[in-house]
Amino acid sequence: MTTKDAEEPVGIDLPKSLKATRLGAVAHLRLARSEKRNALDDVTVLGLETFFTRLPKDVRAIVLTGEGAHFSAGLDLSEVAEQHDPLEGVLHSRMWHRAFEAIQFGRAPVIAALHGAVVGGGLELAAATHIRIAERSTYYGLPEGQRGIFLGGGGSVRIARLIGVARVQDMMLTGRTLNADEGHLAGVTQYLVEDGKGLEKAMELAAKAASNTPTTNFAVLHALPRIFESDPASGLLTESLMAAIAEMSPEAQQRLKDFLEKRAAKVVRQS
Ligand code: 1HE
Repeated sequence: MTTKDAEEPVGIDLPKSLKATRLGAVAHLRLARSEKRNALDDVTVLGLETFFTRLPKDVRAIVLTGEGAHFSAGLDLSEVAEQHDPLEGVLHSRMWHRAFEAIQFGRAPVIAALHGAVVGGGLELAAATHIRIAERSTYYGLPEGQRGIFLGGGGSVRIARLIGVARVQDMMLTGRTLNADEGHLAGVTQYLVEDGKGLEKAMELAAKAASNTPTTNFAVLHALPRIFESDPASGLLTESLMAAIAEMSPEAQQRLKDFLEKRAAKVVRQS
């Protein structure tokens, strides 16, 4: 980031595998365990839950990145290698679900800038965010199949919805990896950028998302995915309810007035 001097702490106690700073309304959370390729141990997963449930109200968007050569190597395999109790296994997976729910259905949009390996639980983590940007070096894998385990961080639901069950089955059954282009075409990412440009793009998008009204962002994060999953009649009703709440907010009223009185930007073609 170019404006490093203006970065401030976020004020949440985090494990040393996570680092957080903020620049105005945008927080930047880094996976900071590069010596283990940002493998996600229990402490880190619990730290993610803490971060996303305790965000200050004035943080309006979050950028998520990984330090070092890779975004994340997924589950810390050293912590499950000695696990023999099925119930503990279920509870472990539920802990991941809780943490990633806090990301997907939190108070602010999350933009992930990906690079290097985005594998297993690392891909599950990325899938819980709202906008994903891949640098060219990015590649995706689900080595659970090769390790004799299964998805446990919500990937069966979120990754399958992003790229389809057939691709997930191929990746898990054969160990196939997708490169940045293939992942982009498959629907993992909304943006593809050159190496080293992910953070800049993420900050640019985060600033835009942070400038929306909180009610609109709430609707996009919480209502839209639920509407998409519901039966059409219930979905349409929920849409109407959400639309009415959004329209009536004082911020929306002001923005609509600004447009009608020629003070707001028009929609312009960007590319
Ligand atoms: C790890 C992990 C890990 C690295 N758990 N320690 N994930 C995987 O099966 C991916 C396993 N990792 C890899 O394939 C490679 O490490 C990478 C391709 C990601 C990176 O390779 P490289 O050459 O840069 O690093 P490295 O030498 O393999 O690893 C550096 C260190 O990180 C090394 O430890 P060291 O003590 O020998 O230095 C590795 O052991 C350690 N390391 N990845 C533990 N994953 C909720 S369910 C989710 C299920 C899953 O996520 S399954 C997929 C698990």
